[in-house]
Amino acid sequence: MKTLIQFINETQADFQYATGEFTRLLNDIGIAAKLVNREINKAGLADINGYFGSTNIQGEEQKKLDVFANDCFLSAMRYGGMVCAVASEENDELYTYENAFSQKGKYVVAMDPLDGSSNIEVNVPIGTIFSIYRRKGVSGPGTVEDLLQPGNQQVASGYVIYGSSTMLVYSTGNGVNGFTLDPSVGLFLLSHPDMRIPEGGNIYSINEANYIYFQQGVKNYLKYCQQDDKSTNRPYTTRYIGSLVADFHRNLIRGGIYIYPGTVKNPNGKLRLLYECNPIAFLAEQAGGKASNGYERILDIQPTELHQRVPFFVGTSHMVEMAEKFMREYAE
Ligand code: P6P
Repeated sequence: MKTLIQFINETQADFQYATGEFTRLLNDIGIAAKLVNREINKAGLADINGYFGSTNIQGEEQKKLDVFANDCFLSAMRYGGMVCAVASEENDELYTYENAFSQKGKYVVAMDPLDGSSNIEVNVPIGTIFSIYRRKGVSGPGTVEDLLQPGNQQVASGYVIYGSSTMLVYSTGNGVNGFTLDPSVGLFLLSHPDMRIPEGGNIYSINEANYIYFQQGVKNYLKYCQQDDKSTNRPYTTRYIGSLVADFHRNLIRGGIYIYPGTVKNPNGKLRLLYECNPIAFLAEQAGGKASNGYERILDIQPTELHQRVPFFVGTSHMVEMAEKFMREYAE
């Protein structure tokens, strides 16, 4: 079995930023993931399951593991010196490294250190999502402008899923590869080479409790999914874990569409463009799938603020295209 580092070294010839620095950055992310994995695995045992007593920019209670994961990734990237700034769901403002070593870093990172953390108590898979860009400036502290780049400028993105096994799935723009952590040796081993989203998806993932608040195009697409038409493999089946990384990972392997649409209450939906939608969209496209806000390609959206939200349709290409057809027909 090939280790993550062996794989990166072997494939970096295909990667335009083939430098030891990028290898170091991905390795730093892997190290932090292992530390977070260890804490998650004992969450039920340690008094770490409670609340930290603070809230993040979304006004959500921060669980201790949210804060622990954020600190792990920020520290790991500090000591690597490859990253000059990080936009994190857990930090209201851009996190910039003050040490001169990091300020020479060529990269900036947007991340959700522990997405779906409300599932910790019920032992449902949760995840870390990361997105990597080259900084625009040359030196000094990273700036918000370094992060406000469209997703089509990402040099890499990936996620860690802390589930029945812990996996690191990432892309540098040459396909998607998955690595499973072997805890007995503490190494991520290549277990899912060249991951592709199956074209024949028939799973849709959406929180239908919000149905009455959906736009008509979304409602009509859901009715399309539920119609009986064996020639198009319908009715589809529905699966919704309530953890983006887990729902996307399943659809990446089995095919399907995940939707978090806008509603009358929240026209831009819930998910954040920089550290949830862009990195997942990059992976989806690299695996042969699609990602849009219902009308346009996610990766072409020009961000205007660090924590902005966008409606999100991602997965098997023909399913996303069909959803977009209904959205266009009933554009409101
Ligand atoms: P709802 C978790 O909070 C998250 O950001 C995603 O991981 C997940 O898919 C979604 O929100 C769940 O949101 O409103 O359905 O509970």
